[in-house]
Amino acid sequence: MTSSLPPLSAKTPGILRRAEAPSPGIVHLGLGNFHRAHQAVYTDAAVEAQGGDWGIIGVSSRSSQVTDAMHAQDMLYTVVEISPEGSKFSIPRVHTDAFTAAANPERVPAVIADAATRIVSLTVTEHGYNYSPATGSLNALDPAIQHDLAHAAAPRTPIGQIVRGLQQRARTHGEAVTILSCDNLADNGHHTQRLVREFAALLPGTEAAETLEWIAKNTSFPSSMVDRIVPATTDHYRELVSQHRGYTDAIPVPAEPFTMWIVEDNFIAGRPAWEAGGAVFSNEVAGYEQLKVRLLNGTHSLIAYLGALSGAATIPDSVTQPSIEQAARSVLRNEYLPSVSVPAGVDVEAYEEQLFSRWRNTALGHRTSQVGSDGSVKLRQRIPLPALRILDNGRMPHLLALTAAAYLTCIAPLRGYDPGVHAKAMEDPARGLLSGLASRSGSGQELAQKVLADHHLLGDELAHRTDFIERTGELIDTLHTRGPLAAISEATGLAASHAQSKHP
Ligand code: CS2
Repeated sequence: MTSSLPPLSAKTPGILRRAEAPSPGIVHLGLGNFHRAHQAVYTDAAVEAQGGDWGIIGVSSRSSQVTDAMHAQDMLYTVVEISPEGSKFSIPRVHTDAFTAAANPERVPAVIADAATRIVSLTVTEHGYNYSPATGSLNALDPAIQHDLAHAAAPRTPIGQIVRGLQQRARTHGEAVTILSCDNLADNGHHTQRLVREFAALLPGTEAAETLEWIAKNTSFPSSMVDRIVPATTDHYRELVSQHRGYTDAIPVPAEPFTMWIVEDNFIAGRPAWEAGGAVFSNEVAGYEQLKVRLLNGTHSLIAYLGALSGAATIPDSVTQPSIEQAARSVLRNEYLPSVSVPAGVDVEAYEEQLFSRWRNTALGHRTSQVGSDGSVKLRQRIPLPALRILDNGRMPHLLALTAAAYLTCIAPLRGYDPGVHAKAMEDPARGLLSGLASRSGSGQELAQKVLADHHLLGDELAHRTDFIERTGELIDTLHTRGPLAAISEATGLAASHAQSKHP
């Protein structure tokens, strides 16, 4: 009888450590589940330990589901930490306001420009940066970027919103501000800085040089590696909160117990004491990012696509299949790891075992369709550099080719092939383009050629590696004609025989 329970509010007895949220100091773009179970939790711990005006104004791009619920619940929501041993509940008390950019486009640059704002942070996903997967540069021809270049007051893209907000700061009080990317992009601080500068350089007349000069002097772009598996919310978690907490919460956030945040300590206008929540400030962020984006995210993609093609709804259902575990271990150890500068003190074997145990967390129900979504932008971050390194050493990264092949088989299957419900549930900005290419391809070879060589989906450099493209095409054909198990055995068998011939 949970419907008779009261909704979560600041008046719910005994739930809050602090009665008030701190005054705002952070504007966060991307008010999704990840931010609410990661940065918000660290900020809550920081404010609890050391105080500070580090309240967060959350901006979601379009959907008002979270912002409406946050307003109805006094800016509160429950983080549900899920493990096979049971659930733990907590309520961060850090958000001071929440709104959608789509309904309030002028408010986004205005809050970024507010003198109280000292950090602008982002979790807008790889897709939100409007960069070209082929070149890594700002997609200047994207209509949304063109719109933002033409409309100073009401930009729509995160990069446009940041630059327009910075211009307003420069024109008004001129106070410095930090831009903090918390997305799974290699070298995310520099990547964001590069896109911001590329946008500013396209502004008309003297605006470009003035804005670039102000940005150079008054902003910093620390890199950060973020890690916590945060599945989508379902009614199951809403029920769990009602049963255990005695209130209803429309927007609880499920999360695994593991959490990690490695941040470069480069904040031009101060920062919360996030170390109080366990964040690590380090000058080795690049190594941690490579470790995470390749070993965790890259392997995760392979598990998601092979799992979906073999009928697995969730990551644990996928990775507990012995052949998929074998493929995952092989890509992680032999194809991703060699390209990573492992930070001092990290025990890679322990890291690998921890990843497999996190992926096996059945209680989380992390869906293959969620991890498999947006592959066209995610895989660009994960596959090219490790693949090029192996190709340059005269070998073939069979499991990276299998990752690309399984992705295309899920999103853009050849005519007559049904990849199953989990693959069909994957969202991808390139789905339309890739399906069109698939419908005009008679074989995996043709499809791989069109996608990787003609459309540079995995970047300019891999577009010229015909051996890698052919290998991907062959594996697409095997996946279509003989299924994922046959493709795994072909790829892992060839990878093992290469390893043997190299080390007799
Ligand atoms: C996943 C990530 O969806 C994906 O691509 O690999 O969301 C992953 O769960 C997180 O990065 C873990 O920190």
